[in-house]
Amino acid sequence: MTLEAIIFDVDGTLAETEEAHRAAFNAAFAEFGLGWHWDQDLYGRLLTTAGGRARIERYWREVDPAAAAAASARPLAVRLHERKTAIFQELVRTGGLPLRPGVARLLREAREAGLRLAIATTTSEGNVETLITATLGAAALRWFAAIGAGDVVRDRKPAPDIYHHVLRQLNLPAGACLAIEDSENGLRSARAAGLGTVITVNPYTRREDFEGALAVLSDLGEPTRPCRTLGGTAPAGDCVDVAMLREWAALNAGRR
Ligand code: XBP
Ligand code: MG
Repeated sequence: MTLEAIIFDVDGTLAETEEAHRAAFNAAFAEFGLGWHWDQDLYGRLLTTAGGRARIERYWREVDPAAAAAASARPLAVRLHERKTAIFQELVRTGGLPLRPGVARLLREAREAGLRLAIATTTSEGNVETLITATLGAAALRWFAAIGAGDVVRDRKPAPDIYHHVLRQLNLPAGACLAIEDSENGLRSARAAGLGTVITVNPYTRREDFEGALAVLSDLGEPTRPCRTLGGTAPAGDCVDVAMLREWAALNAGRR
């Protein structure tokens, strides 16, 4: 089956957003006078729960199970997460958060090659739009044939729901697509939907288990700034290009 579309995760894959997410959580906690603070070690542990509101609720259960079980906990978590989202979007608009190496180039090359682009993420559609607008301009939103985000599905990653949703939107079988992810949760989600998956690790995910990935890379690389291969099948050149995506898709078809 020929490769027809690439489905990108957002957080940690398009850009290193997690430190901005963490800062936004902490700012919201301070505004609400909660006395909570998530340092990098704690946040790394909490990241195994995808989705910001679920992450807040998990932490709350860990530090104060009785309060977390109260009827008022859910609406407070919702308001806290809404405020965190507003702060995050302000940070993205003003903070100059760059796309990861090779992302803008690969998006451009894939479009030129006639591949369709899509997004499958746990974060909200508003966050996706803000990030893409800030990094590539508002017109780039139209580059994506499908944007699957946040609460549009019942079960978050590592469940396959968001990838199933995006495949339905694209009207393509999994074998005609590849996923690009940064985390074990993302890999499990994409693989459970039948997608061949390439991983670009980041500081929060680099020690996770990426068994089953077609390749595990430092990043997508640039011709002038090669990527490093940490596992799986290395790209033929210095960076990930459309020819290599097609090779990985063929490899994936062979092992399905
Ligand atoms: C995305 C996430 C997070 C964000 C949460 O997971 O869960 O990275 O911290 O964003 P993935 P929200 O990259 O696997 O899709 O607070 O907007 O949920
Ligand atoms: Mg991610």
